[in-house]
Amino acid sequence: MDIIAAISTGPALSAIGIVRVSGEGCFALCDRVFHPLSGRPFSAARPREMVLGRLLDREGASIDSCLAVRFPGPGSYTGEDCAEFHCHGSPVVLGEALAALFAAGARQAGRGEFTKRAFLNGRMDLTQAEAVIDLIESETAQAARNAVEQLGGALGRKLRTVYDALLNIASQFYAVVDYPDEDIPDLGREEILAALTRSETALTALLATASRGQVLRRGVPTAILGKPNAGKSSLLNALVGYDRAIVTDVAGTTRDTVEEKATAGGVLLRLIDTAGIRDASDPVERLGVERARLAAAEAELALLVLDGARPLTEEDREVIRIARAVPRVIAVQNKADLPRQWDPATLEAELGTVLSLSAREGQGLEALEAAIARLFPEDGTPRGEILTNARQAESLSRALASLRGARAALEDGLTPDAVLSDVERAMNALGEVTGQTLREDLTARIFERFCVGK
Ligand SMILES: Nc1nc2c(ncn2[C@@H]2O[C@H](COP(=O)(O)OP(=O)(O)OP(=O)(O)O)[C@@H](O)[C@H]2O)c(=O)[nH]1
Ligand SMILES: [Mg+2]
Repeated sequence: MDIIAAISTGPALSAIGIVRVSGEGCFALCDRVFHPLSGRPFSAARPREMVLGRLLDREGASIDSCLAVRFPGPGSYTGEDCAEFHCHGSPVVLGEALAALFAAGARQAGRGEFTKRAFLNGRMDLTQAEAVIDLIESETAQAARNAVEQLGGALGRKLRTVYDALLNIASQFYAVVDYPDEDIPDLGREEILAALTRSETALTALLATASRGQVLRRGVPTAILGKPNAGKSSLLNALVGYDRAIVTDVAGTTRDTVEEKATAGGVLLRLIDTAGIRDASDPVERLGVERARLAAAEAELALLVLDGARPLTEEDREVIRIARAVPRVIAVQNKADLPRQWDPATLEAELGTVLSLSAREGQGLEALEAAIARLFPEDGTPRGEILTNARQAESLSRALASLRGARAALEDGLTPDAVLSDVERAMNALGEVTGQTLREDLTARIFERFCVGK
């Protein structure tokens, strides 16, 4: 494979920025652009040790004084000879360093190409490669911990156990398919049934984590609901930590829905601020109220905001009714900094604990965060075994359906080749997740998700 290079750190100004190179023959290429202060060529430097030197452009002028390190293959990230230049983190310096490497014969790496090479060279399976991007993109500590365990191979190991059991069954069946006069019972029909059932159980358990995985990855769709002026936009702003939505004392300020992510109680929320729900005469506001109802219909969590400084009204009753149709509801009595006009206990039979807070003053937010954390607890699934990836979940569902088909075929006494073809379909679907039977087009799509330089 040819030599690739890319800037691996972000585009912002920083103390250090890293340029990465990979490919057979890359050390000789690096010798042309990097001169160690020791006078000893970089290609002869000790592996995995930092070397101080000068990075030179094609005319031999200094670009930077930097550290370089080489990682000889096959024990490197990509499995090939690799090197990194730890430069001063100026985008200009990094751009020039990259240009010097190109001039010496490297080419720009594509998205995820380093990790793709690691996968193709057998340094990691596909679950690990995808964990790399999940780790980089993770937005909560929980998501990061799950990804790092997958990077360690937790998910891959689990799936390979299932794959191996199926391979075992398939190989027993090939014999029968080749010699059709033999009977399936000779193979240990009960044993095969048990292995199929065990595999089904393992996949079912994994797939059951997928909805939790979506919470980890995309956030809980959370509608902030309430009548006009209750303080919904103020609550959104308090949770995201800046003035995301317009707040005024005019009832009906928010018209369109406003969406923003925030973590609360360690849970990633996809917050949707909505127009205050009431019978609006203004046509624009009326459309906004429609959207609020739609957001409620699609939400997993409702943050129901009730104005504590005004008596409850018919409008509040309507909003309570809408919020209660959402799978989970947390009710808050807002404006706790003002004298309270109603007793939250009167709503507790309907709504559970009504939290008292002041969105404007930021009081009582810890209790809200704690309530959110209680609603979405870590469910004890070992880290690394939560499916966060929709593509993986889709492949595993197909594997499970085929396994069920194989078991039904066996139980109904169908011919061995009917059972075998279902088992093979299941293996193929599993292989799409581990990378054992991966199609070209799928590989391309997976690594497209990556950033350049990883
Ligand atoms: N005293 C007090 N005022 C608040 C509090 N939260 C919001 N307000 C005020 O209530 C008014 C309405 O706040 P918003 O956050 O715009 O209310 P909203 O529910 O988004 O209103 P609409 O968008 O019109 O539906 C503003 O004047 C806020 O400053 C609070 O905790 N205490
Ligand atoms: Mg608002």
